[in-house]
Amino acid sequence: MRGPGLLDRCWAIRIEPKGVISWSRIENFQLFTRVEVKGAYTPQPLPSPEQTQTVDGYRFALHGEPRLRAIQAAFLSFTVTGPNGAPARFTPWYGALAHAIFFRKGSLDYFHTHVCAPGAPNCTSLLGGAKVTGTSSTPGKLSVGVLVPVAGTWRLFLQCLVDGHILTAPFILRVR
Ligand SMILES: [Cu+2]
Repeated sequence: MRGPGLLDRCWAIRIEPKGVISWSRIENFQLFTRVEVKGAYTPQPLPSPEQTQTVDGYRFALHGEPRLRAIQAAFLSFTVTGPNGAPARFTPWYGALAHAIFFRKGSLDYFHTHVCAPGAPNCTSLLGGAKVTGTSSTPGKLSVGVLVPVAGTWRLFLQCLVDGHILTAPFILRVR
């Protein structure tokens, strides 16, 4: 992940898979190694929840007050508009129209889903056998699948490619 709003102090990991491997076949992966980060740890409080976020002039609006519960699939409805107010046109990026990355406050719990174009064969989101892929068939509209394993405060980073801009919009979700 990268982009403004997410990481002002950005870091990156270069991954060099062993052997011959096709990046298009890597759908979802996690790093299972410790990364040592130098310097003092200064935890930052989460900002207060906002229904809209503006990133690079693009406006992300979350509709309604989602009632999210652990282990129950739900869908969040977003509208994304460009600086001119027109609905955003999502460019498929790493197999999906949008990537939704969830982190739980106070833990390393992590969850990742995709918003898929209609008929996109390699676009999936699975959690324990449950399919929670979101969809978008209309410019500017995203339906984001959520299925988190435990209650708490979750940070959602919604990431998509629009007009050549990689946009990362941060939201806060309360899950009971
Ligand atoms: Cu993804």
